[in-house]
Amino acid sequence: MSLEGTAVSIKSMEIRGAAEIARRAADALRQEALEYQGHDAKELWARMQRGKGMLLASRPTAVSLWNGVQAVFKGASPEMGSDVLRRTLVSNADTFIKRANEAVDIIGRMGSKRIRDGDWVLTHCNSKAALSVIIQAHKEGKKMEVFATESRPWRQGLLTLRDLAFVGIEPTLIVDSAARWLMKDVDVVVVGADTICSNGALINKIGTSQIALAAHEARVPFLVAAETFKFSPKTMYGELVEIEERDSSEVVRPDEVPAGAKILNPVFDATPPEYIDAIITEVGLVPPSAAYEIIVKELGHEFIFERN
Ligand code: RI2
Repeated sequence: MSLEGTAVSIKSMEIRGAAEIARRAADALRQEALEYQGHDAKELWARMQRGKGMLLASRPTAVSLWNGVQAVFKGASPEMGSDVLRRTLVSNADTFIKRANEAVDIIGRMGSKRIRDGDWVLTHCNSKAALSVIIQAHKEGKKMEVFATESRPWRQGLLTLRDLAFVGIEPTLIVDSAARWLMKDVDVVVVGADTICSNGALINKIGTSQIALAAHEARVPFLVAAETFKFSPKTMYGELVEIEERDSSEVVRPDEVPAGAKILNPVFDATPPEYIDAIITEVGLVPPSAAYEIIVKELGHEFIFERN
């Protein structure tokens, strides 16, 4: 797929999931570098910057995309000559994609320790990191009742059902508004992340904060499965996370909307750190209060200051 095609598919959500959009963006930049036939480092650089801009403009909320794109450019500059520049970009992209894939497995192995035999587990949307935790617990022979929210309007819950059924778990779907009703019987909630802010707040699929609130009220542990590249260096400098709003036609057909009525379709929300028991990352299980440290240690100062 071309870089333009990747950007369009991320925007249309044909490619979706916070980690997947980052991996595919890194791969698109890798291809772009490999396809450049010339020997002009400045020309290659300009082409890569154009591609970077296009990918970053595709979806605004998940910092994984920004971190993935930044990772490809780490230590790269047009001054290094076209061959070294190309090699640096390709190797950075390869490293990012490999680490991103490994992280999901590590998170699964660590997070599964928080699930006990017989637990009722609730998840929201379709997070590969969160599902890695549940699937690993299943592989360890733990019997669970797993509930997936429908996750309107995109209904990613159906993808979750498919992913879980594929490995032999028999999941149950609930509508989003049934989450609090079910919570009295839930033992643990596991969700993914699009962005974790430097203060530990979680930005994830719309509805996550209501589930966290219900879990908090019912004293049910609320776990977040998140690779370190879901942590946002940008928030360290006070930037607020832009919450994507998508077209109203994703919620209702335009002919269903009476004249004078409006439809609002925010696709993410913010869960305050006090509702989060732990964040499961590939470098360990951390409290939300460790977010600042994760950003500095794992993403690094060089990374943080590469802002353009
Ligand atoms: P992984 C998704 O966003 C969901 O919000 C999900 O929780 C998050 O990405 C993380 O997914 P969307 O692309 O990276 O469906 O864990 O809007 O797969």
